[in-house]
Amino acid sequence: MNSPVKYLKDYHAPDFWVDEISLDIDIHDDETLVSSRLVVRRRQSGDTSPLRLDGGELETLWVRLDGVELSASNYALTSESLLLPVSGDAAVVEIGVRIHPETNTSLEGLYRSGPIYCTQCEAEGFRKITWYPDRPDVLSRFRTTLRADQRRYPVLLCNGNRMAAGTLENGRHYVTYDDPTLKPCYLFAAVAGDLEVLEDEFVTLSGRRVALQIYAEAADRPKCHHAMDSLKRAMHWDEQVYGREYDLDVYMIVAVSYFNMGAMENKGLNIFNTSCVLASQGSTTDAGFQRVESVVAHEYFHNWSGNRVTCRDWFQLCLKEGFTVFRDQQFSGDMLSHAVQRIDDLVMLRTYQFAEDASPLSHAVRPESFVEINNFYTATVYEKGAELVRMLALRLGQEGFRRGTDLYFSRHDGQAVTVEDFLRALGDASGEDLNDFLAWYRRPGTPKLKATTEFDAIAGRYRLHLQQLTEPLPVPVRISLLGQDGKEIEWEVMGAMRRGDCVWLTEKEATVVASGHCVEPVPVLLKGFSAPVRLDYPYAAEDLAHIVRFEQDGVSRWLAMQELWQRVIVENAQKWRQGEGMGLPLVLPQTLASITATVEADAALAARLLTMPSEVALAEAVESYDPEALHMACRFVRQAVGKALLRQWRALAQLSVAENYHYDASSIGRRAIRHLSMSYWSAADGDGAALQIVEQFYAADNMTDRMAALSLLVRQGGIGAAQALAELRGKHSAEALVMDQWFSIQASSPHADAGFVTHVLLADKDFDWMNPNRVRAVIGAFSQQNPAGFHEKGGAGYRLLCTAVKRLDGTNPQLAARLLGAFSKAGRLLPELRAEVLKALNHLAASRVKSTDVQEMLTRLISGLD
Ligand code: HT7
Ligand code: ZN
Repeated sequence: MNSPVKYLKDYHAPDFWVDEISLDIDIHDDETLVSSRLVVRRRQSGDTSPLRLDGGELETLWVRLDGVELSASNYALTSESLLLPVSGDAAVVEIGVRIHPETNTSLEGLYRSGPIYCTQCEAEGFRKITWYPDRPDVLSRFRTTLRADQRRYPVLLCNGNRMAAGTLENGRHYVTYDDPTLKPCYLFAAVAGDLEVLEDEFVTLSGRRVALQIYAEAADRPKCHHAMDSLKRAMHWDEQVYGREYDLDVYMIVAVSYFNMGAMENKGLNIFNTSCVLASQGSTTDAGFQRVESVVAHEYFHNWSGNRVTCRDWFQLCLKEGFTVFRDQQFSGDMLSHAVQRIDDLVMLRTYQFAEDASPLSHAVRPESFVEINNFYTATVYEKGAELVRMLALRLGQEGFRRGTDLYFSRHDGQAVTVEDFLRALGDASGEDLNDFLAWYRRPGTPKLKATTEFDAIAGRYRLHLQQLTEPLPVPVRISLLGQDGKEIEWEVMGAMRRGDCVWLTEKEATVVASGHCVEPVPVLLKGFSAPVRLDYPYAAEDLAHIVRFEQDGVSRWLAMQELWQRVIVENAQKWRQGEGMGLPLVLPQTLASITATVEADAALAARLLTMPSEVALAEAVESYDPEALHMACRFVRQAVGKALLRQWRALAQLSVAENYHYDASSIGRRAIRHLSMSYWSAADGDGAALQIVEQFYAADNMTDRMAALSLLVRQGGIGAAQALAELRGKHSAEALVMDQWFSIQASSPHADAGFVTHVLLADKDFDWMNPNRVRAVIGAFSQQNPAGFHEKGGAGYRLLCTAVKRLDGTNPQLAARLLGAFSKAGRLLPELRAEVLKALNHLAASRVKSTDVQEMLTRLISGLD
């Protein structure tokens, strides 16, 4: 059965509003009974259309309309819809259904995560709990009673305020919650389990006390402190930076092990993947701590950008996600380092979003159509969506942007709105028309810019032409021109508006001019990566080195460094393909040496500048993608850089870090430098570095040092790796999140081929197909972070991925479909590899996959490759 395509242009407001819903969720081991009572009201008085409710996998037990039980002939029921013949303008509908959370492996609706019952309703999971208009523009007041066995499920949680609680017969109990805020059903949440709670309090700017509660299984409670601190920081930050206060008396977070994404912003009751809540020195790396902080903040920020002001329909998903990602990026920058945060965000954008945009999976930030909305929680909606808000903030300036967001929140509080409403509110607050930005939201693909220069040394005249190679959009190009002495040179622009250092291109072309200089300046273009575009400018390697040396903006230095690395590696990959000897141009080690001298000033930034781009990121820099050639070139360059600066790496591998583990910008940066230096040292002189790596692994008092050493040992292979892996497993076998790292470090090692993954990792007693974190740790890491193994000649890696997708299609379609994203670069692969991908995908398609999620992804991927 082909699922229908849904179009934005077909949007119609709902025929009925639901003013109130009362739910009774009665949990038993082998079934859950859900009774609902909906108070509905026609949107247009006198209209006669029936009430349409959505459902999925529900066993309908009874239907009552205004107190009268209906027989099946009185309504139209399919597996996905229930049409009720409401005659007047208002009605009360009561429905009873039976559901089976105990066998629900899709992790949508109500399901079991180990011993905990929990819900996941975004995007369309509520329909798996009961019949309801499952669309974000229907806002209702929810009152919910949860019933369950008291001993095994002593904690019963739901959104809102606890109104009543008590015991029932047979050792059962109940709790009733009332949520005073009107909300769409995708924000509904319920939890039942044996949980412990970490409690704290936040006093808002206006003096209200908010109880903060983080629930987790008993053994995990001590690992919730970092999440709690992060939450308080996020609440404070949103008050200071956006003027947003929290509105309810309680804010709850629940950590569960089986979860399809990072976390979910349900009103007042966030449900989190354990990987985004739990953190401890002994089991979590610095990157893990950072992820907890940013995801806790992200979900908290949704309380305004998403919950109080929500989306009219799912085509507007970027409205809440792009804006909220932008907010969490700003927050994380304020917490640690703006430059480093921006660099990390750009790695994501340029590695994954640019790849998606150049693939058959490309779609607009606000797509015009979809089959399965779950397939659109993408890097484009999230990361490119955030870039669009970043450009809007740049256009309006700090104060104008704040005026705009204030107006957006106040004008649309309690409403379900569109991207147009967002742009209108932002613009109205400053008297600006931002309508031209809609094109950014509507157009798929990464825009291309070309820059060319002319320099007349005698006249001292310099001209920089900027050209949009794709259909013109409003593109902010932040610029500086660096003189020979590294000082900034004055410039003017013709054919575009200038604000500060930013040229706002709106037409096809513009020209920047500078005069009075006898040496050609070096242009720093797209400073801070001011627009999500691909820029073509033929920098000489020496110009890039000049930027790294003199530019003030750390992000622009990193962009220049990336280009330099890329150039050296890609040239060597070509040489390797042609059987020529590889080499290292002097400019690279010289530039790196100058950076090593800046470590004391900013270790975290220096670490980013000194880090080679990943093989996955490099794939974006080539037209024709040969993973083996890139892998060989990376190996060569890593070793050559290791040798060229061996003295510095040895010294930096001993860089002092505060005795006791501490999570702060300086310590994180210094650890990063140590580990990076160890990796270059080890690439150049494996035996020389071995002792320090082994010592660090066994003596480390924190997981950052331990994992860094382990990944180097695993990269070297042999008995040292096997012993270290056994040691880690012995110590942490009961900690699922550490075991996830144990699996993923092996799956992403270049030693891991499809045979190893299948026969060792997937066959391991601790591998669990039902746990998305574990599946991602093996299948995700292998297919997305191990290009050498995944693109093995003959297509074994592709077949492995497709077999995994087939297996998951029946149990967890959302996860299955997301894994197929690993094929986004397939169109640019060497012809023989591309043919293997197509074969594997066609084979999967022929196996009659069941889910619309996987079907849609297959259709898009195959049609793009055929
Ligand atoms: N708004 C959430 C998106 C989401 C999700 C979360 C968990 C499991 C399934 C999900 N489907 C969609 C996450 C966020 O962006 O905050
Ligand atoms: Zn979000």
